[in-house]
Amino acid sequence: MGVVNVTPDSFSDGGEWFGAEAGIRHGLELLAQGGDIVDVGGESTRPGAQRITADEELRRVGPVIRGLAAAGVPVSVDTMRAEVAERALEAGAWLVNDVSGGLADPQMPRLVAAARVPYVVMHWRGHSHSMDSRAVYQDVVAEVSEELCRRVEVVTQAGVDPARIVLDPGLGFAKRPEHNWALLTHLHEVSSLGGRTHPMPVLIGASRKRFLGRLLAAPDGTPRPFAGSDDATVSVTALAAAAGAWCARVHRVPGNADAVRVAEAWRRATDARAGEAGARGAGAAPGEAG
Ligand code: PMM
Repeated sequence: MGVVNVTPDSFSDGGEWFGAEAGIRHGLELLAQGGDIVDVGGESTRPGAQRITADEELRRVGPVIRGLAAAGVPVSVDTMRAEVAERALEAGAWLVNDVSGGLADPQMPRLVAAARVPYVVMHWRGHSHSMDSRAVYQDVVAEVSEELCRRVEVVTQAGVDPARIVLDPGLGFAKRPEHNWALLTHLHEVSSLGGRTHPMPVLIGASRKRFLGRLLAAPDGTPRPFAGSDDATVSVTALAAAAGAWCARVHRVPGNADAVRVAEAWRRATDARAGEAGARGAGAAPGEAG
């Protein structure tokens, strides 16, 4: 999933694609580079960001979504507002990416249910101005899984088809670096919500986040600037995809698209070897394989 932030102030690429023409051009480029979905957002969620009005959000994303959808691009709308999601779907968007998992706007789950579109339900504890103070956990993997499980219950009660839900642990949203790493290394627990036998698809958004900049800090502790963590993003994509993630939301597509293909081959080879071992086991002890 390639990102088009039609914002002047996103923390990672603010201002670069602000304006319909630049946004459409960039979305087409992300697709040509190997992206499968283009995620269009008009409201910055960087820590501390203040909200914009729904009208302003629509003014930003509407023309970009319309232009990309008309060109046949599978478009996702990154919004917490049902009103914006509704207009985006009318303009041709195909998926709703709601970083609040339906918490910011209680109308959202019903809208998504009626539209019968895929719905990304992200783990979220509050708006950007307060999220850093909410990054408190005893066991982040268990708590995020439980809180996501509750959101899945609420949105399915509102009519959303569980088969259309994609989970997202919400890296960087009310998470400190150690929380992000714990979640990334336990994606299976998140996707199974702590106990489901059929895991749900998981999307991760690690691209250019502060925890990567901090990991790659200079010897004097200065964090690596955002664009300087693109290679680290590719590494996270490869590892997460090999661990079964369904989608990686990224600002630069090329290396990440390659990482997904490497991870696919990795998984296929792992599964094939496990299959052969299973068959050998079955041959050696008929009736006992299982
Ligand atoms: N992160 C951002 C915005 N939207 N959506 C999902 N589903 N998951 C994320 O982690 C996520 C998101 C913030 O990043 P940006 O402002 O750099 O695009």
